[in-house]
Amino acid sequence: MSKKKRRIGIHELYAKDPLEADRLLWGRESDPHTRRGFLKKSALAAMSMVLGGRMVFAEHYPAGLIPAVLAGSGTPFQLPGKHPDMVVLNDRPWNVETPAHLLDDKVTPADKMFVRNNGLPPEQSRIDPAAWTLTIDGEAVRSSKTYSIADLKSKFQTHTYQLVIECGGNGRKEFNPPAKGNQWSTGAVSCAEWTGVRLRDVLEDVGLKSNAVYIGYYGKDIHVSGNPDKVVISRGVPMRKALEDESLIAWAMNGKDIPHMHGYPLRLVFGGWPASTSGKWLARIAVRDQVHDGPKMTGQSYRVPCNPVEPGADVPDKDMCIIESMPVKSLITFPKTGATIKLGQQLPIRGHAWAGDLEVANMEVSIDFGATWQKAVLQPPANRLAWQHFEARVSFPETGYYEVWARATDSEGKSQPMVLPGWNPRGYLNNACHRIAIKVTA
Ligand SMILES: Nc1nc2c(c(=O)[nH]1)N[C@H]1C(S)=C(S)[C@@H](COP(=O)(O)O)O[C@H]1N2
Ligand SMILES: [Mo]
Repeated sequence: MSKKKRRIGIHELYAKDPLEADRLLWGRESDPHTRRGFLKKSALAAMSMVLGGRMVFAEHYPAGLIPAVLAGSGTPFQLPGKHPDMVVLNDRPWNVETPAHLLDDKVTPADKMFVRNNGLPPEQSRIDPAAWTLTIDGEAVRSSKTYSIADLKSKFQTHTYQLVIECGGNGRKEFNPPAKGNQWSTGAVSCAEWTGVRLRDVLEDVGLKSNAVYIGYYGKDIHVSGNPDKVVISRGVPMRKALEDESLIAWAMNGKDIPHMHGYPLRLVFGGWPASTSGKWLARIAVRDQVHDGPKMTGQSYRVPCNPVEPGADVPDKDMCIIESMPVKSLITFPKTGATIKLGQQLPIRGHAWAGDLEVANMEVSIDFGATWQKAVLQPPANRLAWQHFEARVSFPETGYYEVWARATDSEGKSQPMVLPGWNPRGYLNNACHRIAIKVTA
């Protein structure tokens, strides 16, 4: 067996080839007759993690049997610290999404925040926030500077903002032909309250040269190959975004230390842009004299065709453009899809809407598949780049099956499409209307 195969997550391993997964984890191939095997030491920790505890009596577990919890019954996977109903798409690296109804909070709590890791987080026990440093260097700084977290806290003013971070691939699942990558449904989005210092204040303290074009981050996570020299992901933003008021180097989320999975002890947060720009476990920022060219910044990563293409098209790299501000979008977070109400009752609907760098100007809901729309009550954002809450009450004319659709329009007059927007090779930017099923009974 190649070493490579062992490096994929248990989730993926079981999905691809359950028997092989079993063999790798349990080492059964040596003695199929006595059906005696044991969980390989190397796999024990990973297995306990996904099962949510150590498998007691593992020595009696039959060969070739997929643990029930992984075989589609019960709650298949759980990531410690997360709500049990979070949906795990992958466990190596961890990719976990939030069902729409779990995003009902105005400010997303840590246990309901999606996780998107490209690599393996630095080991929590090895992170010492007192020893953690952030270095700012690159072609476009006068001279590089290094700050401790205490330096950042004492030298610069602290700011707190609610910021929407949404993965560029949120909604990828719907694209056809399908796009490779995590098959996100609607749940790779959050709006938490972030506290830190302005990236701008720090960059000014370092001293920028006039040739500054882009910043690129480097984090302390580890490549899935285990190779310490391989950079997992290094993306960034142009100076105009880097220098905005809300662009933060953050050390706190919702008033507490940033959770380990979300970048403890330090991360960048750029609200409204693909969340891949918000570098976690932040250790270094390079100020570049060109568009940053770190891993996942070039080629087809986080890029869409500069001009629309037909579904399935092979688009050359030179015709792909970097995603910047995310498109207008909304999510119905109450009720949960599939809810039943009695005829004659009004159904309260609520959710959130966001629009990248812009504001949401209008919010509507429909119960007749978009034939007519009813205005929802839309709140202003808590601050720029926070999501906005909406509410509506809908009545149904007779018993039967309905869908409630929600549609947001941004401050430039652009609305969410009712069906899939432009196909693109990597399945980014799906901002189609969210819909929930409702049954009205007598
Ligand atoms: N260092 C580092 N930063 C990272 C990533 C990563 O894998 N490593 N993933 C990025 C991507 S693609 C996304 S969508 C967001 C996810 O942030 P979250 O896990 O805190 O929700 O982090 C971004 N920052
Ligand atoms: Mo992402």
